[in-house]
Amino acid sequence: MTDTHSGNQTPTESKSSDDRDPLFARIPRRDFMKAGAAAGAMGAFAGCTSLLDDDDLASASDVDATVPPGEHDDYYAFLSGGHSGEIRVYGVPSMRQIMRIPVFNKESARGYGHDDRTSEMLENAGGYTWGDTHHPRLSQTNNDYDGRFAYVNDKANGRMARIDLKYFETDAIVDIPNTQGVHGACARLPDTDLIFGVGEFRVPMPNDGRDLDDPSAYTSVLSAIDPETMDVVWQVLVDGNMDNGDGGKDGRWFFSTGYNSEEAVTESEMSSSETDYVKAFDTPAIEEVVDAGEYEEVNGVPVVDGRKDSSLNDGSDPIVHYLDVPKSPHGVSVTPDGEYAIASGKLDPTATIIDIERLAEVDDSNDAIVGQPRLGMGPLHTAYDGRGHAYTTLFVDSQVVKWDIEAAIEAEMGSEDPVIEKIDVHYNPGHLIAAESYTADPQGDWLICLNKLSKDRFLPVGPVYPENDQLIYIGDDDEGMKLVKDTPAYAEPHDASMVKADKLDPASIYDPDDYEEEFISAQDTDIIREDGRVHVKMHSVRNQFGFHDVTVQEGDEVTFTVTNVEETPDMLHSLAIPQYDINIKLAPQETREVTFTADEPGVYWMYCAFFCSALHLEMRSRLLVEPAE
Ligand code: CUK
Ligand code: CUA
Repeated sequence: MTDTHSGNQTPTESKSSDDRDPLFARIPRRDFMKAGAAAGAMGAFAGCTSLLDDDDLASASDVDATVPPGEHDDYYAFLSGGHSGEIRVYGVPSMRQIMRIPVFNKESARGYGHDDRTSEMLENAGGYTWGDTHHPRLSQTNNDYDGRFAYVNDKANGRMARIDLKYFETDAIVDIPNTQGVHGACARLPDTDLIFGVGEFRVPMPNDGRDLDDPSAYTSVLSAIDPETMDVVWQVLVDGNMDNGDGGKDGRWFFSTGYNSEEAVTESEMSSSETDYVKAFDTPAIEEVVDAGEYEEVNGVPVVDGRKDSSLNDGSDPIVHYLDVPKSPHGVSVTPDGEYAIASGKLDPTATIIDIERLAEVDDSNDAIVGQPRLGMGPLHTAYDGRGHAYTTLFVDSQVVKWDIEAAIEAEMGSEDPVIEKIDVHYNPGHLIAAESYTADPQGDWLICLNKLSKDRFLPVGPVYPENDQLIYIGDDDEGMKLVKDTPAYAEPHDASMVKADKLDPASIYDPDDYEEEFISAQDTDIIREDGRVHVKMHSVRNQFGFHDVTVQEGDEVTFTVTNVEETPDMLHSLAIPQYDINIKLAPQETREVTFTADEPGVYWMYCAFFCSALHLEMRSRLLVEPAE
């Protein structure tokens, strides 16, 4: 039985989106605000050109990172949000937080995890309520950012997510089998044809109750993920823990660090050995093994044996090279020219430089280690400026050390001579990221140091302190590094990618061709009833929904398909039905669906939660749930 427009369902009239609110009519709100701000700012900032365009910058003793009101930043930075589960988007150099992108967390302001599509995606990805984002990496073509996607791992639940940079929203998540905790994450370059997820915790394989208390039988895997389908295409079983990872620039090597070659289960045992492995995965060789069928399929994924004593590692061309690196090395990153992988010692004051070309030639993989500068206490991560310098965080010393890569190769192992300069940071840095440091062409001007502790840097806010992301100018080799700005950060950024603003081209409104839901115009507004199911199709526009009221029966399964038909950028609506725990955000031209069971009779106001116009508070309708007879 189908019944349309019956009872007290009152369709609202349709108006074009530009004639209802005089304040916002005809001019996109962003442009409207900008016009006002720019007029005011003109006088105050007259003559002030962007510092980055100024050739005299190198001699400026004071670096100004000011971005005047109404002006845009030069870079986007994508910072992970740790176990908040999200990604934060900053403008650099202002360090203004521009947007947050929910990934593994539900987030009501973006309706993420509240509409059918995103809640199904989260459910299909394991149904966890939280995740731990660490390493956001942007897709590249020919070793340069192509503006298409960002990928980020869930260290907690062993997942990988993709963010569509057209809409700045998470569009896919894969729950990676055969692994617990995926830490390092990056793409195979130059063209992002694989995404790597580095398995951290060692567990039995398969983890089905066997070998419970036999840690020697635990393993971890490197996972290779197809960036388009987000399917896990192969895994490699290895000895020891893995930690971080980075790929070479030429499609061949992937490097991972690790901290438990001892294969222990307690902290003191895990750190007892003087060296741990950096593993170098020869990924085309692994693909040949997969193509030849030399794998075991576990939970639907081809798993290749890359353990030390695997026959695939016999001889001079192993699929996984095990290099001995002091001591529980943490970060590893490949230099922009693709020549070296640099691993930071964490429990050892050195970094280890691996010559990637040599690695393919030597019989003993350790002979590819060509330098080991002594940097300071607790080296964790390294970034690059494209001028031959490396910048490494020193967690224990609370410093960033700038050093010369070629000088470190020429110097004795363990020499401090390659160190150029150290700068204090506040406090205890983890990652640092320099502008476009993960590409072949770093910009060499800004560096963000992601400090774990802020201690005395900000107003006290109780026992949970913010972290401190510090902006450092690195564009002047004569004057040295300059600390420019403190930025408090909610727990807890780990890594970041920084990309020039003009390399991204986000949409300002949705294109209905990009989603599956049915676009509901004012003419399509309709209610379809069939066997205890009610499908409400309605548009939304300033300042009303398609119906003033919608009546359903107690026990009905109700689906709302709602389109925001506005074409004016920045004019968001939402459909909130709080008692049913619903809030779906609706950006211009976006359609979302939400399904729920109307199990409580009563009157429920449905309203728009975005302040969309002067009549925003009036933008509401009633859901009437009639008691069952
Ligand atoms: S890890 Cu957190 S500071 Cu996930 Cu890259 Cu080193
Ligand atoms: Cu629409 Cu408020």
